[in-house]
Amino acid sequence: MEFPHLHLAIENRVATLTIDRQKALNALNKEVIQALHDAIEWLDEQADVRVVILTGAGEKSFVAGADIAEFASFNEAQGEALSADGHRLLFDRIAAAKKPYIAAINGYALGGGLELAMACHVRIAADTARLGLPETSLGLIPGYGGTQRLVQLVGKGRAMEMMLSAGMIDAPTAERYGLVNKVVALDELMQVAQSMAASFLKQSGQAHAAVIQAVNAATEGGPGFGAEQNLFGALFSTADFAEGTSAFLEKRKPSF
Ligand code: DAK
Repeated sequence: MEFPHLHLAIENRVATLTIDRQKALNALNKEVIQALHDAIEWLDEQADVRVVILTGAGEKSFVAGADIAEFASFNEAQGEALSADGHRLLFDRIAAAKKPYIAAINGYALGGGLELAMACHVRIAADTARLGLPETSLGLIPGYGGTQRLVQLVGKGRAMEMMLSAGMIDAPTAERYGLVNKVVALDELMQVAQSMAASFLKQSGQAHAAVIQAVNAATEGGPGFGAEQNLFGALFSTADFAEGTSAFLEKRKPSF
């Protein structure tokens, strides 16, 4: 099966899905989001697939965020609608998948990229990875569940600092925070992800689906997710959003 900008390999009941849009550090544009959605839907129905590993192509980036060039010209309504679409197609969809998704973070996981990793069920990072939610540097907030899932994973204080500073943390810090389960050398990343997958394979797939559903009943879809979406959309009509995105595209620092 083929999906645009994705490589899919299935071996021993483990699927490895690699996002490949390296010229933009694997940033998520509409086409990649749709392709990931289609792949998740398809993988959910494959009886010979029990675990999925999600990673980025190359050695530099897992996913460096949503594609800034694509959303820079959006207005408020487009921002809000696209946030809702993104949730439905990808972020909520992957969180609700019937099989465990392991994010193998092989480099930058920023903005929508970290949100994607957080929507997966487990995360392993290469020691070279850098993680952050830099949206406030663009005059935005995380719009794909990041304000909620980051707080759940690392606690309110650390999540606040990461979002308010727009800074990146290194992999050992991410492990200490509980944002990733494990840190390993970059050249061992896929092998370690495979051995985690192998430990999952020994257990019941039906029970895995039920674990995901039970955990999600407590952690997904609360009122904060809706608030995030509305607030995210409203920021698209601000001067800070125009300044933040123009500054990124012009390769300069924003002035807020
Ligand atoms: N979007 C588009 N292009 C990107 C990109 C991104 N997020 N990140 C990198 N690129 C492109 C760069 O523009 C550059 O392209 P060329 O100039 O070569 O054409 C190429 O990838 C290589 O990047 P750099 O030259 O910048 O590489 P460096 O090693 O110098 O720096 C970096 C690596 C990861 C630190 C840097 O690229 C960077 O800061 N990237 C942006 C990180 C970021 O701010 N990400 C976005 C966070 S905001 C939405 C819903 C949610 C969101 C948005 C909309 N809607 C529903 C509408 C979420 C937003 C975010 O994710």
